[in-house]
Amino acid sequence: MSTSKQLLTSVQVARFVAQGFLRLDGVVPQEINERAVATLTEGIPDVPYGTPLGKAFAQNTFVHELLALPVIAGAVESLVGPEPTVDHHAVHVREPHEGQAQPLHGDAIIDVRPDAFDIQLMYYPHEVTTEMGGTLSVPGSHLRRINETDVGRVQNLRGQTRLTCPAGTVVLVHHGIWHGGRRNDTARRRHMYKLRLNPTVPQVRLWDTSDLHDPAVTAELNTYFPWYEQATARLEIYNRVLLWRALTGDHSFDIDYWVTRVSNRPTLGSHS
Ligand SMILES: O=C(O)CCC(=O)C(=O)O
Repeated sequence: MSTSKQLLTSVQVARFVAQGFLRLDGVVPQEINERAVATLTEGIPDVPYGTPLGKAFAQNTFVHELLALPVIAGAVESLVGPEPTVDHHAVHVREPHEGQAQPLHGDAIIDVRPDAFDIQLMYYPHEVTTEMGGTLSVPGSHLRRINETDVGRVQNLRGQTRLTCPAGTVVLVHHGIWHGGRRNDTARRRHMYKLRLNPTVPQVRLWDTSDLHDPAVTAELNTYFPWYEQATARLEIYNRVLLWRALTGDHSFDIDYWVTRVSNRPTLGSHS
C-alpha cells in the first residue's frame, strides 16, 4: 500500500464543489473499524475548539490512524490544506428501533463565507444497511444558505440520498450540506463518527492540479440536481463558479458568462 498522501484531482474537487460531498467507500481497514466501534461505544473525550489536528489525537487512537491513511490524508489536505484545526468531533448514534428520524438540517447558522469552507468527516465503522438509519443528505444543497434546522420541515427532496455503505466508509462533506440521521429500524445501534475541520491556509490549489483544464471540470461544476427549481438552479451554478474562482485563483473562470455579466461595473472614464 502506498504511504504517500493521495491528493484529489481537479475533477474530484470540482465534483465536491458541485455536490458538496466526496464518498470513499470501504477505505478503512477492518482492524481500525473494530477499534473504532469499541471506542465510540465507550465515548470519546472532547477536543478543545481550535486544537491543531496534529496535536488533537494520540498516535494509538483510531482517529489518528484513520487520518493517517493516505487516501484520507490526501483528500483532507486537498480540501482544507495541511494542518487544519479541529472545530469539534462527536459520536452520532441512531438507536435501535428509535422510532424517529432526525430533521433535515445544516450544522451551523447561515455561513456567508464565499471563499472558504470547513469539511466534516463522517466515518461509518460498520456496514450501514437501508434499515439502519444511514445519513440522509441532499446533493448540491451546500451552497443554498440555510439556518440550522429551519429546513427541517422539508421531508423529502428528489435526488436525496440515504447512505448505505460497507464498513470503513468515509464521507467528506462541505459544512453547508443539508443532512439528517434517518430512523433505525433494526435491533443494532448505528454509529457514525464526525469530525469538523477548519482550514488554516487559503484554500487555493491544494490538490493535484495537473488536470485543471480538463473539460470534465466544467462538466462537473455544471451539474444540475433533480430538486432544483428551474431558475434558482442557475444561482447554484453561479455560487459554484464563485467558489471555483476562489479555489483556483482564476478570476476569469465562468460558465455561460453568468458571473462575468453580474460583476461587470464599468466606471466613468474606463474608455478614456
Ligand atoms: O447520525 C447521522 O446520520 C447524522 C447526524 C448528524 O450529522 C448531525 O446530527 O448533525
